[in-house]
Amino acid sequence: MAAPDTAHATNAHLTTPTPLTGSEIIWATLVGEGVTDVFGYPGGAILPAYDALRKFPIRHVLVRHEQGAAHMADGYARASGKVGVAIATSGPGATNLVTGIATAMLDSIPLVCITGNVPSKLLGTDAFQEVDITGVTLPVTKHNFLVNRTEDVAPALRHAFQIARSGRPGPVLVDITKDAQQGTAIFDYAAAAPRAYRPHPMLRVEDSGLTRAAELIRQSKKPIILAGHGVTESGAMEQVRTLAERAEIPVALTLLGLGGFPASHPLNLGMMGMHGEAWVNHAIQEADLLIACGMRFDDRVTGKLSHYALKAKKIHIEVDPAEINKNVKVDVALVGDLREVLEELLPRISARDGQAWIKTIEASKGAVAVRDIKNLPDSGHLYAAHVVHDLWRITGGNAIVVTDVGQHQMWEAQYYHHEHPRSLITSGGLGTMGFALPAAIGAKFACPEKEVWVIAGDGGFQMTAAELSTIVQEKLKINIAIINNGYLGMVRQWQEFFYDRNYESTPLVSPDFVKLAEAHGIPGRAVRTRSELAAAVEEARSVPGTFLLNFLVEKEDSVYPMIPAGSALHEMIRRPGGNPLVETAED
Ligand SMILES: Cc1cc2nc3c(=O)[nH]c(=O)nc-3n(C[C@H](O)[C@H](O)[C@H](O)COP(=O)(O)OP(=O)(O)OC[C@H]3O[C@@H](n4cnc5c(N)ncnc54)[C@H](O)[C@@H]3O)c2cc1C
Ligand SMILES: Cc1ncc(C[n+]2csc(CCOP(=O)(O)OP(=O)(O)O)c2C)c(N)n1
Ligand SMILES: [Mg+2]
Repeated sequence: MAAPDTAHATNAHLTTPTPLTGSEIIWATLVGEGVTDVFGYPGGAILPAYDALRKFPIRHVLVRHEQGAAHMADGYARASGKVGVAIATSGPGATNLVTGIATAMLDSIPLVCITGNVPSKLLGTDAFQEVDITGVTLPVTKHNFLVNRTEDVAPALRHAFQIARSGRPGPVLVDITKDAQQGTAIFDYAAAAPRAYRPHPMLRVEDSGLTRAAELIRQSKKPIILAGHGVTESGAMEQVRTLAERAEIPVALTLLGLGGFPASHPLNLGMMGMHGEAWVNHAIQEADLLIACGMRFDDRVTGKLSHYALKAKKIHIEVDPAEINKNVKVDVALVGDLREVLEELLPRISARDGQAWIKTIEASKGAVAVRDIKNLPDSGHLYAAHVVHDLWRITGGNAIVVTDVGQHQMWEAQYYHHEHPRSLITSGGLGTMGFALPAAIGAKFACPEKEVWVIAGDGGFQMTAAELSTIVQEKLKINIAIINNGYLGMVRQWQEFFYDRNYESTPLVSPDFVKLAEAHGIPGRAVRTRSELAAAVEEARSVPGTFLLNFLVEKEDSVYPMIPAGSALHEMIRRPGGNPLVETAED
């Protein structure tokens, strides 16, 4: 049957049931879900869908590798709070998405990934480019669908969006066979709506829990709020701030929580965990109450569990019941959306004097809180901390910074002070090298008016550098800072500390990144000393298009403090004396 003429009639599609091909239904449903941008790469099994794309008001960004599509959709979702969409063909296209899907899964990012598959009659026959992608992605998706009938396309996609967004967000994959794309069915957008989202039966905040939590807060002498990624995901920034200010409770942040509570706020202690501030980890060990808000007590955060915050009672406010008592046993669990729970809790919280505890923490900062990085003598060496610190200063802390994974990621967390939610985009749970460049492209599509910086290592940048072409094709303005230390630095650091300096397979030969950029038509500059830094950053910001800065930094610097894996939170390796860099510094 010939495809009906559906050109540019998408709004009518959404209100009037119309016969459409499965391919058209894909895009019409996406339009209905509010999607304007998708990231993908075509191939045979998804070609019917690509053929129908021109009829719909959706911008398709052609990536250079499907991993890039998933990370772009992820960066788009993290920057905007909306669902990100990635598209790929069957077989290798679909498997190339997997790292990006797992990255989103570990950090609770809402994605819908759409893959084509072989015609339904060929499923299970090892047909050309057939892969059981729903099987492959089962453990790394919140849910997935195999759709082999045209009439199921719209209901599956609508359900996928609901699952991706609701409760604890996450990635959903919808695999659609080629014949389901090619067939025709009545598209009835309203009738395809999933049943209303029903929260998990455990998602009920008991009055007694709220009363008990308020009582613990009232009685505590040394409380700390642990603010995680859930603060941003639930939009609870105001509520957390009100709780902190009203009861004078200091706030420690996870890596993914950074920006959820302003860095400049007097109650902000900084980041906790493996590379967190020493005084934060000490304070957690001394606290008598932890109020965990949308964070999941990751092992990077707790260190050795049997030694974690033993003096503290714990309140856990968390949307996913599976997280309660998973790593850390808690005294009160308030299971629900953080913002809603805090709105119920706040009327029970009255003003409290927290000054004694705050002063104790202040005093414990001692010498490690020296704040004079800008006054350090210029030894001729460029430290990554200098780069990040100056970037923060020059951008006024207002950029969206998208990092890769490694030492530079930790220095970014320590030296770029995030005031706003969604201003740090980083792969925390999976720690996926290669994330930064594509995720920054997604973030730029989500927030075209924002200044976007990539901070990547020389290793991770090479994993997805092909996406430089995507930047050029899409005419994007992104600033790229490569922290080039000639090593897989974070692994080298572990070798230095725990493997007797056996630098096996961590020294890294890289291309001349400036020439690599130039080959793509992107200008760039190498920076070797701190004196060149500010002018180079300003140059990058002032040119209309993308600009790459290759920062040739000190090769064997390490991130301090560091809690060795499996050690207790207070057992930190500190920067050896005599080294000019301080652990935390600002102007
Ligand atoms: C090299 C490296 C080093 C690292 N070092 C550190 C470190 O020193 N310190 C550190 O903190 N991290 C570190 N990390 C990151 C770490 O691995 C975790 O990703 C991070 O700690 C998780 O933070 P989170 O629990 O806030 O976020 P997530 O893992 O995203 O968890 C968020 C939690 O909030 C819940 N939630 C979501 N939405 C809501 C809602 N609406 N209402 C209520 N709850 C909600 C979710 O169910 C989930 O349990 C490091 C990562 C790497 C790669
Ligand atoms: C895909 C992937 N492979 C391996 C690792 C393990 N790993 C973590 S950090 C790191 C080194 C990163 O080197 P680079 O990108 O140069 O950043 P640096 O640590 O030097 O700042 C490696 C190999 C990882 N996180 N992701
Ligand atoms: Mg490196």
